[in-house]
Amino acid sequence: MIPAIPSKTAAKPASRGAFIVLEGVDRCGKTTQASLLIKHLVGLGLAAVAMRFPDRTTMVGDLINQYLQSKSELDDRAVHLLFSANRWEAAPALRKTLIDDGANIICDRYAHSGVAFSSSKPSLEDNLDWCRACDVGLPAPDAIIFLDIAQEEAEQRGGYGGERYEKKEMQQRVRKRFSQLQEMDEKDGRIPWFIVNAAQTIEEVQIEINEIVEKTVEKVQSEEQPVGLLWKEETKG
Ligand code: NYM
Ligand code: MG
Repeated sequence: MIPAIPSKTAAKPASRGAFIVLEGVDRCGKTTQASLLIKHLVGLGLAAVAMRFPDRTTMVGDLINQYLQSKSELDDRAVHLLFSANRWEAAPALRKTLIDDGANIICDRYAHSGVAFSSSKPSLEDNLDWCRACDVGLPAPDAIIFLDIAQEEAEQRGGYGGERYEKKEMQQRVRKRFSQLQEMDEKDGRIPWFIVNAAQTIEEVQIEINEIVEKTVEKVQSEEQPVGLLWKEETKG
C-alpha cells in the first residue's frame, strides 16, 4: 500500500461559512446580540467569527475614530470613502474566513450602515447612488438582520454616547434610510433582510436571531453558492 502523503495545506472545509450582518440605529442592541449569537453558534459546534465596522484598529479605522470622536474634521465624502476603505481592507480576510476556514461571520454593521448614515447628512441626501457605489463588489452578506427600534426607545436605553451622529434627528433619518435600502434589496432579490423588533427583551430578540441564523447557515451549507458580490450582478472575480 502506498502511504498517504501528508498534505501541507489544511483540508478544504465541507462548505463555506455564512456571512451574517447585524444592522440598526445606534443603541438598538446589535453589539450585545452579536456576542450572544457567537456564543450560541459555538455552543452548537459551529465555527463563528466576530467582525465589526468601523474596525477602529487599522490606520484607516483610526482616522474614522478620530472623526467620530470629533477630534478631526473631514469632508462628508472623504469620510464616507474611509468607511468604505475600512471594509475593502478587511475583504480579503473576510473571504478567507468564509471560504478557506469555512467559518461563519457575525458582523456588527457593514455597508448598509455606511450608506444609511452618510446619505442622512444634508450634503449627501440626494446622492444615494454615489454613497452605494464605493461598496459595490464587496463580499455580500447572506442575511441582514435589522434590529428595529423607534428612536424614542433607543434613546431611553441610557442615552446615546457623545459620538458624531448620536443625535435624535440624525438617528430618525438613518432609520428611514435603512428602510429605503431594505426596499431596494428586496426589489433586487439577492440579499434577504430579517426585521427583528429590538424593543423586546434581550432573550426574546436572541431567540428570533438564533432561528434566523440557524436557517441561514443551513441554507448556505446546502445550496453551495459562492460568496456573492454586493449590489452587483456577476459572482466571479
Ligand atoms: N457608521 C458605521 C458610518 O457612518 N458608516 C459606516 O460605514 C459604518 C460601518 O459609525 N454611529 C457609523 C454608525 C455609528 C458609528 O459605529 C460608529 P459603532 O457601531 O457605534 O462603533
Ligand atoms: Mg455606536
